[in-house]
Amino acid sequence: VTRTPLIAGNWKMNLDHLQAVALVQKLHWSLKDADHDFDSVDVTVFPPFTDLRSVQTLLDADKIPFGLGAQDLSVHDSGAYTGEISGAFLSKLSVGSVIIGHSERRDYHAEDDQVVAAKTQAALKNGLVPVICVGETSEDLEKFGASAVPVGQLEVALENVPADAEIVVAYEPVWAIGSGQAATPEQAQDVCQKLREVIRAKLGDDAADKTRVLYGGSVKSDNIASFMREPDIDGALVGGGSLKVDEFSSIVRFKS
Ligand code: G2H
Repeated sequence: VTRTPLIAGNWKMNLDHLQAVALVQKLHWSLKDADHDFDSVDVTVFPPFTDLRSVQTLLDADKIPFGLGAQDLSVHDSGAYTGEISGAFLSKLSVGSVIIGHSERRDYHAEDDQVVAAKTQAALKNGLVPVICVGETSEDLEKFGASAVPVGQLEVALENVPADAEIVVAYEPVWAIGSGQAATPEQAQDVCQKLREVIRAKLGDDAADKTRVLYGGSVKSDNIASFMREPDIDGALVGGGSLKVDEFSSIVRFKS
C-alpha cells in the first residue's frame, strides 16, 4: 500500500494574519527554490481561525498546493454558542481538514472522548477531514504503557464513523509535545501500528490501508526522516517546527 505522506503544520495560537500570509508565501518559495516535488508529499497548514481567510486567498491566488486546515470546530452547526466556529463555516472558507482532540484542547478545555467523537461527526458532516489526535500523558505511560490510552481514545472517536470516510489519525504522546523530547521512532511505530489495527477493527481493511497515521511531538528537521522510515508512520503533525520557514521547509523535504 502506498500512502502519500502528510506533513501538517499546527501553528497553535501563533502568527496574526499578516505573519501567516508571509510565512506561507516564503515556505512556497523555499520549496520551489529547492526544486521540491510537490506531488510527493502533502502539506497542510493549520492557522488560527482569524488567519484562514487570508491564507485561503493567498493559496488560491498564487496556486500554492498546500491544504488548509483549522485547529478546532464546534459540535454545533449554528446558533447561540458565543465564540464557537462551526464546520459549516469552515467548509465555506475552503478549509479541508480540522484538528480534533489535540491534547491542549483535552487539557485546557476539558474535551473528553465524547466531545472528540461529536466533533469528529461534525467534521465529517461538513465534508472536513478530521485529524483525530490521541496520546498518553507521562502518568498514563507509567501506569498503562504507551498504547492503552491512545488506543482507547481512538476507539471512542471512531464510533459511528462510516468505513469510507476520509480521516487522519495523529499519535501525539503528551510528554513529547513542545518538550523537545520526541518519542523514539520505534516507540512511535509501535503505537501507530496499534492505532492502525483499531482502524482495521472499526472501519475495515480498506480504511486501515488508506488512512494516514501521523506522529506528533517535537518533530524537527533532524528527526523527521527517522520517523518517516517506519512503516506505520505516514507523516507528522508539527507544532513549533512549523513556525519557521527554513525548518518547516526542511521537514517537508525529509526525503532530500
Ligand atoms: C504537538 C506538536 C504539534 P510540537 O502538539 O501538534 O507540537 O511539535 O511543538 O511538539
